[in-house]
Amino acid sequence: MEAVILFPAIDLKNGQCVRLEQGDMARATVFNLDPVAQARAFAAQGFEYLHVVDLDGAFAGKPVNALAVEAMLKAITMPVQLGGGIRDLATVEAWLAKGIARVIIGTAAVRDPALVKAAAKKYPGRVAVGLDARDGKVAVEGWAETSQVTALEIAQRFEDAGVAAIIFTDIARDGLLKGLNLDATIALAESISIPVIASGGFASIEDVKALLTPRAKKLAGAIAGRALYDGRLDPAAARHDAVGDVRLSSGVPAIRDADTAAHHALRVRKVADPFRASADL
Ligand code: AMZ
Repeated sequence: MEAVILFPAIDLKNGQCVRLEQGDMARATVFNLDPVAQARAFAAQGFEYLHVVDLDGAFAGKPVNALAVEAMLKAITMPVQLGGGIRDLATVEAWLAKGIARVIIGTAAVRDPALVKAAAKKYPGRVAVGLDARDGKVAVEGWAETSQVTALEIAQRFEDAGVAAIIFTDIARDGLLKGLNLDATIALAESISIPVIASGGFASIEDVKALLTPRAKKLAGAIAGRALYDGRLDPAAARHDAVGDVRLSSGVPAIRDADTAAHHALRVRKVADPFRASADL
């Protein structure tokens, strides 16, 4: 049994839920003034794992929208993964203590890999790395800067570090509803053993279907943003129409401590792969 996890995204700017285009703060669309209401809406739609980004925090290098994040944590029971401005162990620990299920480290994964290794060792399963690529190179500091390293080079640094997941974003597609860059994401996933989550460009049910094909079997999940806010992707359709069968499963990479694993993401069962043993299904 395999599954992909669909993570609905809440990106916070000035305490509001926005979507950017290609990460550009000047091209922001406000979709909801109330992040708590948005988080509750995603929970009501059946999603069970939330992806949250503190955009101002990613630019500032420290948490900025902490009050909004904390309000969401109080309002919902589903696990939350959070990125943006998490650059030192104290911030990692503060968020985990406040109830964040999994922190996402981006800039520091490039600039301070020892932090990722230390955090992942101390908090197994609770540290993810966010790798956001522009022209093949990883962008940092709110994507205002582009490094000289590729996502694969960074990911390989953490192969044995106990990192729970790599969240790979194709910046060129992000917020533009162009469809996920499955080719690049699958290539990354096939080159490392860390589970990879696809992000950037999620557009429609076609992306869900593509995620469920055998060639995408190494992907652990995908993040959907604008397509959910503007109604192009219907969560109910994602669950039912794409494959005709959905169930909550425990067969996905560990995403939360066992004692809190009662919460599951929206997991869509993969279609049978005729070229593999039938044990999956
Ligand atoms: O859209 C952006 N400009 C942007 C964005 N979504 N900039 C950073 N981020 C996200 C990354 C990752 O989840 O995808 O912020 C997190 C990384 O933050 P940091 O502070 O660790 O680099």
